[in-house]
Amino acid sequence: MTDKPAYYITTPIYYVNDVPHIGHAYTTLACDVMARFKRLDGYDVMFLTGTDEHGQKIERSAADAGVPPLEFCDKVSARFQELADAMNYSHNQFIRTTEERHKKAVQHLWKVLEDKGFIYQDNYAGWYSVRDEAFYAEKELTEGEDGQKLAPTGAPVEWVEEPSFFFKLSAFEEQLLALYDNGQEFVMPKSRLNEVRSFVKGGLEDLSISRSSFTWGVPVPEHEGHVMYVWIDALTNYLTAIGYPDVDAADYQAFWPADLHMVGKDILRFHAVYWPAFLMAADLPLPKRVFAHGWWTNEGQKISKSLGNVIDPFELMESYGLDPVRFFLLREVPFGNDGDFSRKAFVLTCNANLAKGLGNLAQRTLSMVFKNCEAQIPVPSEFTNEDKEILSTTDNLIQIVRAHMDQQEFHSALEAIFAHAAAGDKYISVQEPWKLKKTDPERMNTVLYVLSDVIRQLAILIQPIMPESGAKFLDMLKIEDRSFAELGADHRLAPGTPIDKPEGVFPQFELPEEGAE
Ligand code: ME8
Repeated sequence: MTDKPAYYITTPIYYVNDVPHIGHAYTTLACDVMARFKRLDGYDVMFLTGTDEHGQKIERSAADAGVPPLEFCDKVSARFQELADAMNYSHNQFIRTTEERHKKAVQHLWKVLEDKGFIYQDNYAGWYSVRDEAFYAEKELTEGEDGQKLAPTGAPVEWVEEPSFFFKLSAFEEQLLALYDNGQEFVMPKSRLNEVRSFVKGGLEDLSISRSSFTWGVPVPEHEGHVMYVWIDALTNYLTAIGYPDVDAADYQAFWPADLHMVGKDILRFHAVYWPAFLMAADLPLPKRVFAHGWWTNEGQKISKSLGNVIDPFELMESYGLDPVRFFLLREVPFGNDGDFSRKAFVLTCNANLAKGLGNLAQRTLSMVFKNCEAQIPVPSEFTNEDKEILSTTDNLIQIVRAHMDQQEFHSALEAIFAHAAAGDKYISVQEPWKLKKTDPERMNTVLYVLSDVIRQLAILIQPIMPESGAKFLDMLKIEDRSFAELGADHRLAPGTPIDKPEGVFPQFELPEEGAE
């Protein structure tokens, strides 16, 4: 047990029908940055990710690959775990819905819903999209060129008729609307909340929650021939991971309700309508927030396997290194908005902020400390007003960054940090410490001391987004205590501390040739 406040954050669990691409990497990255931030800020964090392995889509993909479903899942799930390692995610658990503990949790939840009278048996006759694993009403569909009926997502739908169990979703309209309007920002960003509200206001039909025309799923307890609809199965992973159905489990006690379910805008309806309704029906506390982020396109085009323009995160990391990739994805686009990936933008943003920004500031400062101050943090004399000003804005930066992070405004948090590196650059240009060596070495020492402490604090602050780079700066400065408790005036660098010979942390990238992808 710990007396730290708890923070529970989850990613969607990804379908194993396809190998991971930049979109999957993006969502988990956002959660990783949030999780690392909270840990450094004194929280006990549970960060969950994993893979969604049941349902018709996976069954068909496995059949197409000519392998049994579980073998297929093992292989693709392993690829998602490799991505997690390569991206340096700090998740506490990687869950798979084919695990026994998960089957137990979903079956238990089903029984609770059934015992409370929220499940009844009927027949489903309607449209289903295997690609989206979603049911659609006739009124939502459009027709493609070849007469193929299409879901609003563009996915083909097929007619399904089968015996099915239904969940009384229609009973939760009022409670859901009250949840959206309780002022607690259950759905973020705000524009998405309006979208969900109008969907619910349009009227909710009961939801088919079992399938009986295939077998790859969690069996419905006591009703042979039915497997659970993959979404009731998948959503429950957030409970399984912390010990449900054992509500006395230490993790369940500490971490439920979740603080943040991070999702892409494509799956908001499942998380902001179906999931809270299931939980209300089961009398379980509701998660505090669902954040639906935007969609990446590639050089203006939708990312899709058929267009052959899937951005491979492994290849990107190979070309540019891990931390620039982590930085770019969250710096470039206001979180919540759609964004377009382009290599040109990647190179320009990384060069301006990293190589020429913070990297250059640190390299110039620490090289001077190394050469002119016998490789030791110099002893400062009295601070001028300019010194005091930059030190105090540095000391207070965490408050600005924290306020942005609490609203998942990653781009603004990064903008604040890197604008401060630019302020450091301005300070160095005005103070010109390189000219002071002969004329006023005491003043040079003070200026370099101030700058070194600015770099120390910036390095602490960038750790959630660029853990390796933050660590490199802090290693050079021989700083061991790296949490946010070390920020501020009470923990300034100790004069006389030896530093390592500074090494460049951020490389400068070449612009891609015109016309190159
Ligand atoms: O929906 N841009 O899994 P999934 C941004 N198994 N994000 C993207 C993206 C893009 N182009 N492409 C994918 C499922 N994503 C279910 C979830 S949760 C209980 C079950 C991200 O493999 C984004 O987070 O289709 C999106 O919501 C998710 O991947 C969909 O992953």
